[in-house]
Amino acid sequence: MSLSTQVVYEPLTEEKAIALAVKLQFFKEDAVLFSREIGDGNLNLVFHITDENKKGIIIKQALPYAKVVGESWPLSLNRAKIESDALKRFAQYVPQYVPKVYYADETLAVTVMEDLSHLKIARTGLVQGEAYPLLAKHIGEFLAHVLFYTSDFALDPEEKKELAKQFVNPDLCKITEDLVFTDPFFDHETNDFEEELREDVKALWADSQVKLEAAKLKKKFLTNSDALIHGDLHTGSIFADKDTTKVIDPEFAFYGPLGFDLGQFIANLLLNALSRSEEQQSELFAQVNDTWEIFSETFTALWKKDSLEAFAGVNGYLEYVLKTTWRDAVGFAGCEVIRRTIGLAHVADLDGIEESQKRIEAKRHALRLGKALLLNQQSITPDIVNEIVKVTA
Ligand code: SR1
Ligand code: MG
Repeated sequence: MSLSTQVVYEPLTEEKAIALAVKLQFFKEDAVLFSREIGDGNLNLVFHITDENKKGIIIKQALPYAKVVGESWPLSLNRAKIESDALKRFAQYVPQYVPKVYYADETLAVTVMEDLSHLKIARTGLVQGEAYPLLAKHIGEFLAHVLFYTSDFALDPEEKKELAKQFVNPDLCKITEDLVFTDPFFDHETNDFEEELREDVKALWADSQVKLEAAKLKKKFLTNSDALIHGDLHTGSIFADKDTTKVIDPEFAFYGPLGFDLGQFIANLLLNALSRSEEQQSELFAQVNDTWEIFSETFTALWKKDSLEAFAGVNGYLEYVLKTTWRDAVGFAGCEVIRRTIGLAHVADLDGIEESQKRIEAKRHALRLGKALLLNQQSITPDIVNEIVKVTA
C-alpha cells in the first residue's frame, strides 16, 4: 500500500484522515466511516477512524511544533519515523506488548496502527482506582527484551552503532534534557506550580546536593548510549486492561541509559500512589517491586542465553550491570517526580486532586520524595520504596 501521487505535508483534519484511510485501502470506498481527533497528548494529532461495524484504525500525525505550547516551539517531523521504526523494532522482540504498525509515511509524518480503543490509558485507569495485575510483569518483560536485545550485550557492535544512528533524535532528547533534567532545578519560565509551593520550590533550587545529582543524571542521559529506550515511558504511554498491556508513543526513542525507562515508569507509579490514601498505596509499591523483579529475572535469563559479550561470564559483571541500572532508575525517577510536580507537563494523578489543600500537600510530598530518591540512589532497594514514600510523607 502506498500513496501513488506526490504528497506534501499538511496537517490532517477529521475529513482528510478518512480520505487518507480510504486512499490507503484500509476501508472500501463505499464504507460509511467516522473520524474523531482524540489526541490528548502534548505533541500530535491522533485520529480514530471506524466503520459501521466498529472496525477501526488509528492514524497518528506529528505536527511541526509542540501542540502543548504552540507554533512558537518548532519540532521536527522526523519523530513520526522514529516512532514507527521504534514500534517495529520493539515488535521484533515483544510483539505482544506494542500496537501493530500497518503503514508509515515520512512526508506526511503519519503512522497508521492498530486500534486499541478497547483498552484504557493506564494513567486514566489508575486515577480511577482500577487495578492492572499484569502491568508490572508486562512492562518488566518489555523492558528486559528491548533493552537487552538492542544493547552491545546482544548485538554486533557495528550493527548496534548503525541502529543508534537510525535513532538519533536531537529535538525530542532536548525536550527531556530541558524539561526533566534542567528547568525544574532552576527558576525557569517553563516551570509551572501553585504559588503555595513557592517556598518549597525555592528551597529545592537552593539545594546544591540535589542539583549535583540532577547534573550527574543529565550527563548519563546525554552520553550513555546503552540501548534503544522508549524515552517517555510514563503511564500515559501505556494502554492496558486486566490481561493486556500495550506500550505506545515511542517518539522520544533513542540510544540512552538502561535505567531511564524504568525510572520514568516507577516515578509515575509513585505519583499515582501519592494521590491515594495510605491503605490504597500498597498495590503501587508491589508494582514497583514486581517490575524490577521481572525485569532483572528476564534480563538475567536473556544474558545467560544470548549474550555475545566476552566478559558475560565474568563473576560479578551481570550483577554490576543490574545494580547500576537500578541505581540510575532511582535517580531518574527522582527527576521525573520533581518535574511532573513543578515543571512543564504535569500529571492528572496530582493535578486532578480536587481539594486544593490536599493537592498542595500531595505535591509537597512529591517534592520531598523526588529529593529523597535523588539523594539516596545508592541505598534505596526496590523493596523499601514504600518506606521512602512513608518517611517523606
Ligand atoms: C513539550 S512536550 C512535554 C512532554 O510531553 C511528552 O509526553 C513528554 O513527557 C514531554 O516531556
Ligand atoms: Mg507521548
